[in-house]
Amino acid sequence: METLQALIFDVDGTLADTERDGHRLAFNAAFAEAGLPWHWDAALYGELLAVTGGKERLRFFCERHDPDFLKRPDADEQIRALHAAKTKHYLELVAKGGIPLQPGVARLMREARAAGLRLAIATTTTPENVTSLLKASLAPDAERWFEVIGAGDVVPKKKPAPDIYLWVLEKMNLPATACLAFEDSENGLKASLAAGLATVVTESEYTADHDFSGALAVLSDLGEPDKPCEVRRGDMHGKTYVDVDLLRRWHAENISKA
Ligand code: XBP
Ligand code: MG
Repeated sequence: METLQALIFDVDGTLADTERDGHRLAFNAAFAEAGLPWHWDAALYGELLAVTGGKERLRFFCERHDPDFLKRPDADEQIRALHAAKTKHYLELVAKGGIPLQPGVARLMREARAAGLRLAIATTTTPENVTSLLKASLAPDAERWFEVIGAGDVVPKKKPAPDIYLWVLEKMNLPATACLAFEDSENGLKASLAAGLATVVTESEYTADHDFSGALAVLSDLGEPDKPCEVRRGDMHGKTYVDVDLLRRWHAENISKA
């Protein structure tokens, strides 16, 4: 039987709640700096999250709220420049240690490494955003914990397309059946499932009402020994938080079902 060999993590919402008080604030800072009258409040940002990828999200916003902006001959360049400015602001925010990891993330990653599991990242966000979050919020050397970091424009089609997961699997030279994915959103789950990956979902601030059909388990977070996770769906086998042993059980159960 195929054994569990690797864990593949999404970043935004899964490792940390980066959207409302991270990416959103960075977008707004870039708009102000560029002298644009745009401001994304928390509710509007929730709607814009329907589209993954910052440049794609900017375009989606313009289509709905400022279509004239897209008629400028240099609209593509403007969007690229705004996004670059946004990334700069986001990196500053993250470097200040401004975004803590979700409960259980650091513990599970340490445990997985000790157990010999391979780790990878599959995300739509910009690569520097990932490495700076890992460094500031996980450990100074955490980038090296991950064998492959699939991020941003490395594939042309972002989640919900499976491409970023397929790219990571190819780089790791592993079949999807040897891995588990970790996601927080419907678009992310669609992507991982379409790549053939059994997926554990932990909710994030914008995703509690998403459709998580097909997930192995749906939890508030991964939990800690002194902070049980809330279980929306799935069998914790008597445990109050997610550990490597539970992941192995879920993986084996899923393989035998297939
Ligand atoms: C994350 C995203 C990203 C971030 C912003 O989705 O959609 O676009 O919101 O990052 P997921 P960039 O968690 O499903 O990967 O501005 O760097 O794109
Ligand atoms: Mg996510």
